[in-house]
Amino acid sequence: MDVKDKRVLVVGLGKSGVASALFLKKRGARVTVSDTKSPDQLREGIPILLDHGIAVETGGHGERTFRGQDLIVVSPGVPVDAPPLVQARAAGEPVIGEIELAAQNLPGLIVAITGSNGKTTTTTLTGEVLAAGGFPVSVGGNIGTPAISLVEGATKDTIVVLEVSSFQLETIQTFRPKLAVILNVTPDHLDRHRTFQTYVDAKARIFENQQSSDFAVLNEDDPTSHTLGDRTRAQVFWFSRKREVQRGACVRNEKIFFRDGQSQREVMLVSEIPLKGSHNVENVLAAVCAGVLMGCDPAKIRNAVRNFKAVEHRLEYVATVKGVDYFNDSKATNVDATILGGKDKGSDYTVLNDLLRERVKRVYTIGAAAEKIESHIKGAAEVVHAETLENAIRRASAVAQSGDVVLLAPACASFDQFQSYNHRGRVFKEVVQTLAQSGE
Ligand code: UMA
Repeated sequence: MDVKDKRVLVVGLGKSGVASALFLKKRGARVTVSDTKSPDQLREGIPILLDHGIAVETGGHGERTFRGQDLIVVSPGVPVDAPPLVQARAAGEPVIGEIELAAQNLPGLIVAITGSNGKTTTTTLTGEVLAAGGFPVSVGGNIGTPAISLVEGATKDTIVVLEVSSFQLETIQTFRPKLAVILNVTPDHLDRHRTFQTYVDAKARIFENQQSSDFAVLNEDDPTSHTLGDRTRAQVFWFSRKREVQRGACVRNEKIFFRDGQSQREVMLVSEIPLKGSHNVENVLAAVCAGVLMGCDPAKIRNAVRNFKAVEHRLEYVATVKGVDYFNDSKATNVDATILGGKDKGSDYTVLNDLLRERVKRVYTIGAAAEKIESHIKGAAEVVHAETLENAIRRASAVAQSGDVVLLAPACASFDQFQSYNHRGRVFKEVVQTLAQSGE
């Protein structure tokens, strides 16, 4: 849609909203931004918008603001059923998400990755694999750089690798990735999507506009991802850590292969993967599929994987203090990824119990969800109610023995005690570094 002289409303003044508003303004639209927060809470974004002649509404979404718009662009954090959006749709106003706006304006191909866990690592790794394969690449989306801000620097040759969330997929229309990956789907964001099925349906929309010349990549080992092959018109490829697949990437005799029917190519040894954990083998298998299908040479894929460094806050090694290893997995904001506390997202923590019984000596709970978690995991592990992250680390370090691992993997959103999971991860690392320095 040519937005020149059109009235466009951007809802939400976070990263996506600011980037969308500036983009639309540059294309000649008459832009208004509306946010429920007060000007005080939004300090950073407002001046830059006003400087560009963008109208800003704060402290709520006025009914009149939504009336008579030619287009409404919503940020991912805004629920699709928010009353002003429902009314706007009823009045025939088009409502799209920021990712859709980006898709309509990106000149080249999109590789899109979604999943409940591992999507940030896989997106970053896929970006590096494609770059090693010689393609001009830019990486963004839910990972932190809004997709719309990648439009400016992209040409028709640029492959844009996007991490996409279920929130973003709820408001697509024409978004069509050349290659789309669903890594896994386990319950998350049920506070917003209400049922697991609605969440799965939102994720599966990544395939909605694909055609037979496109590729869909699914996880053979994941009970839900595995069932989504019939949701796409694209050519389906699989990856599996446990079984051989006919089309896609799998492991045999500790080696990773890519197979396409009869032909088979060896890519690398599993032992060459520099990241810990079997879930990271899955992430690598997905990136191998993306790399081969987009046309990268297996030797270059292998190099990119071997040189890959863990992404900050995703099972990131921080330090070893008195023989105890500290890992920061602050990005683990849902239950499947594990251990524990913060702002609850309507999750069922009882699914952790088997794992806790097998692998965990003690759980330290923090934040607003502590009591709920304690009642769900009762009996599965010893629980210490620690309230704050710093207290949890100090109490864990006081009793941990050489060879133990202290892992921050909170299974909750961070917003009760921190600004973001980044902030929470940094605090974790700072406290651990202080321990390391003081030799406590
Ligand atoms: N707001 C309203 N009205 C509403 C709801 C929210 O005005 O009804 C306003 C809020 O007051 C706030 C603004 O919307 O000022 C925030 O918008 P947003 O929540 O969409 O946040 P952004 O800063 O635009 O960040 C979003 C993603 N956030 C969410 O999906 C919640 C970021 O993912 C993403 O990195 C960024 O776009 C760039 O694409 C974060 C995330 O937590 C990391 N994602 C979830 C996850 O990974 O599990 C999905």
